[in-house]
Amino acid sequence: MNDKVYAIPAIFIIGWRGEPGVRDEPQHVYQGKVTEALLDIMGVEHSVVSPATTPDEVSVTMDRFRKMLSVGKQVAFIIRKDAFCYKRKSVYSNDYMLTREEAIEYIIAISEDDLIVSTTGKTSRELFEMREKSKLPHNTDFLTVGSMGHCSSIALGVALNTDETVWCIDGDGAVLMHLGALPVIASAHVHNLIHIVINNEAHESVGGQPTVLKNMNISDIARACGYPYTVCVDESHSLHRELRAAKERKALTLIEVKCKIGSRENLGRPTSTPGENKKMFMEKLLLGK
Ligand SMILES: Cc1ncc(C[n+]2csc(CCOP(=O)(O)OP(=O)(O)O)c2C)c(N)n1
Repeated sequence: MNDKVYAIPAIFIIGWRGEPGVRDEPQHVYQGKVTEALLDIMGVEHSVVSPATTPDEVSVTMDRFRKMLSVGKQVAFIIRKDAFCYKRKSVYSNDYMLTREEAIEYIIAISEDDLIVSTTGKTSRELFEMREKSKLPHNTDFLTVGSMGHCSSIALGVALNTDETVWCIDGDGAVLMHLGALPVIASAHVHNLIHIVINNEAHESVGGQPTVLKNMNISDIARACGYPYTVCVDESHSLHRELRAAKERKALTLIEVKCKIGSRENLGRPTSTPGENKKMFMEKLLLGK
């Protein structure tokens, strides 16, 4: 990130999540507080764009930025909430029938009170709401907040520290973000981890933008990485059958579940903090069944 190596000029457009004074999710708060300071430390000139910023003001900033770009430096625009607007609504879809929420319902029916590590985004929100609805405790579930792509590594860490079965509910975008986790998990030779990847071919939680997994199967990739058993399902009967078999198998398993894109409009958010969730989950893990 400087002009000393390749000196490639670049303009960063940074959405200011966690801006001080603006309510945001916990994983963004600290990053938001230090965004400007981080850029200062890295020697990246920056300018804040607000809803009130005019095109003329951006032009003036660009004139200043051009001098830095011309010598191979990088610059950044930090974009405040609502500074950009987009009136058209993009709608993404695929041909699968099963919803992510239904898939999660099947998983929790079979996992019973086993430990679950779920990925960031709406998967964890849906899991939390399902536990609330059925008045079940939340201490079996570690809801990964932020850290997209890391829930399978967290689940591996949990599986290495218990004899109980650990379920990981992952997303296709998240798996792609840290694909290197797959061979690491396979080479750990755990027998108590069931890795489920909800593949809706999209980053559904943040608007449904497609991932590149339309013409590839994660189950094939995992198999090539050394997972002893992998399968891809796209409807409820085979999902149910595979979940039951996985519970009995006592071997590392990956089940890819092809799902449609979408979620409930009124989906809530966890009412406990990530810190409380971690504490409850660790107590449950240490206690065993
Ligand atoms: C490192 C990181 N980048 C981006 C995000 C924002 N984010 C949260 S959920 C999500 C999409 C996840 O997509 P996928 O894993 O396919 O799950 P889906 O939302 O489709 O269920 C993104 C980009 C994040 N939490 N962490």
